[in-house]
Amino acid sequence: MSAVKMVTGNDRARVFKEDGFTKVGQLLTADEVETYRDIYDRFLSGEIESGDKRSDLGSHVGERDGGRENITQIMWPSALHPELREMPLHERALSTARELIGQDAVLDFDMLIHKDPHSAVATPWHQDMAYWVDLPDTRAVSIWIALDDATPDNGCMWYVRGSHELPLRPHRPTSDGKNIECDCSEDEPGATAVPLPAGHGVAHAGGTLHSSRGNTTDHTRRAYILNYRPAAMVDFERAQGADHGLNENVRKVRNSDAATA
Ligand SMILES: O=C(O)CCC(=O)C(=O)O
Repeated sequence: MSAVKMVTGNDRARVFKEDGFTKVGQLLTADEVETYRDIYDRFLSGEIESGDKRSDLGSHVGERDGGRENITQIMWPSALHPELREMPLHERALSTARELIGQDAVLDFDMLIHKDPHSAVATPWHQDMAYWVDLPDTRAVSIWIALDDATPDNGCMWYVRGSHELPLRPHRPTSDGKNIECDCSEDEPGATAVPLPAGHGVAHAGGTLHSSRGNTTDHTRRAYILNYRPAAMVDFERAQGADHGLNENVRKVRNSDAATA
């Protein structure tokens, strides 16, 4: 496993460009984390309804006792609960995204990915670009914010350093066809775990290989993820009907022979 680099504010854009991921420091205070956790738990309990925007990123492993997802994924929390857009994270993550990929960055979509205690299902290795339509300008950044301390044992993020510069790997649907995965592992050269304290974030590029282990601890692992790309590319995607499940909730896979079946 590679070591995580210590990154200061000035270095972030350089490290992001070179490695395809970088820690971005603290984005939420402890009090703000509490506020986000409250809202997050209202999503998980169903008090805030998410309908077809909620799915199981680990559904290929089968149903869990009690019916809860293996890995809960809720797309578009800020559309389902618009007050999130006025809260501090959206503005801070936007300014971080602009620092990393350019001043034309805007929010493309956001999501929640949650791992219950002892849910123990790894997020399949993938590159986000494999979910997206082809774009002439591939600048993109996902900012993954830990709402609980994230460790290897509860599912902190893992990235493969430099993988964003390599060709997109072939992806295939997971065994139940609901998500996608590619060949990769923690043994890949450059594979790096990124533990984070609650309130801190890590950013990755659209082509960066990533995964997280299952949560084998007694504690919940909540993450809020905001994705940015140039405004012109968001328009380009939307013109093709691609909106990451906002209106059209169909997962597409590109660069996968199996996906066209
Ligand atoms: O939180 C996770 O386990 C996976 C996150 C992810 O795939 C992403 O942010 O693109």
